[in-house]
Amino acid sequence: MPLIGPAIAATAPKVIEPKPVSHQLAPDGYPKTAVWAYDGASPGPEIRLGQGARLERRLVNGLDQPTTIHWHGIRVPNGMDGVPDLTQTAVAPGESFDYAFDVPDAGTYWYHAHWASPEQVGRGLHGPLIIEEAESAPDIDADLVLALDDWLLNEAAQIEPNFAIPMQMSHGGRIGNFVTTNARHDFTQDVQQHQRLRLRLINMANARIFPLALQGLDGWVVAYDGMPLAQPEKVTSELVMGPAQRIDLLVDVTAAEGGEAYLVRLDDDGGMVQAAFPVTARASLTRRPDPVALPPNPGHAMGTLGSAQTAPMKIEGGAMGRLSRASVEGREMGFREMIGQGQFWAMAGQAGLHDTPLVTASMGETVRIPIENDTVFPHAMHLHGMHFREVLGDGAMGPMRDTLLIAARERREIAFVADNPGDWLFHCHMLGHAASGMMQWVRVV
Ligand SMILES: [Cu+2]
Repeated sequence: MPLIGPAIAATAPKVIEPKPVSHQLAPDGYPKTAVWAYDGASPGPEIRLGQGARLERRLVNGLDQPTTIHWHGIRVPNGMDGVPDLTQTAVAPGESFDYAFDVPDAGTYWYHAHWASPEQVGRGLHGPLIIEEAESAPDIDADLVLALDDWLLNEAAQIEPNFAIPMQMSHGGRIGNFVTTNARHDFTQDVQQHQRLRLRLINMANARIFPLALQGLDGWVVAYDGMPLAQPEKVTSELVMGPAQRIDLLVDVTAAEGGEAYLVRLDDDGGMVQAAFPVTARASLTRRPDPVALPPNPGHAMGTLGSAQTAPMKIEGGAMGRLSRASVEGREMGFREMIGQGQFWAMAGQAGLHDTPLVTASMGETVRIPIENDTVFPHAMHLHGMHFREVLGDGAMGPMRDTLLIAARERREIAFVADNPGDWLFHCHMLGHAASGMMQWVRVV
């Protein structure tokens, strides 16, 4: 048996390997689906760490094309952010790259491929990343990660292989015809009446927006995109999750023993079961008192808006849009020529990544980005490296987030403190939109 020196054994990080596998995704009776998965599973293995711990993974590329991993919502050093051409060179087939960084914030995050994202994420390269509170974790009976996703499958239960269909990219993006929770179409978890569950919802879909409701469950939102709310928010109406967004819920099971509780997806054709919770017993005679807030994450002070640098950004393009021309790879072109290049969208007059950032901010400076969505489609705008708050109409600030869902024709504004040095992507998380133009970046020096 070969000897491995203790120094090597102590420093060799755990491997995470994306590679093709077969998975029984469709119901029994259908063939297995060929997916791409981290360590043989999609969603990939749950990475769960304590707040402040160090995450170390050696990405070994088992695909036949380059790849990277982005740690969505984690305040990483820039070189660990996993964005090809901006923060690292993509990892070639058979090659490896070591990711290593501390995780400063507790909350619900996820990791996913960031090279050819529509295809790599769409084929299954994503997984949950859970950072547990260092202190004052909520009093719960179960902690459930629910990865919401959809898949575009053909009649043989195989993934539609064209990830660059203009009709999808120029509209709402690639919407699947097979919706899953944790890669199951019939996700079920036994619960007991009066139990309190923490549901960590993650929208891992390429483009689908999930409108959700609770049935037989009484719930509170305690965090958006990993970041705790100052006070739990009682769920009284539908919850809407854009691609890449997360919601942490505390829910009390109110349905009686022998009944069922549900996470319901409010589709156009009515309510569909997104996750079923059969109530198998009664845990206690009474419910717990209302929950308290999660402990805040450190170092997220909001700056002064009055002296902030403002970088307005207009989103244009798409089908039925008004975009006439934009800059593509540094060259001005008309919309018709853009379409020929597979580019349908522009942000601040540019399609795709450019040499110059949307804004250059000094460390500690507050930045405001008023966003005008001059298109007839919603977009889920994601800022890497830092969380932002929404500037609301009355001067109030919204919750801290890393991804903002902006409806068609809507104007919204975000503000953040530029406190993480480096070049950070700012893009639409409808992945086909990003691939067809919706990418900008922010420089912090
Ligand atoms: Cu978009």
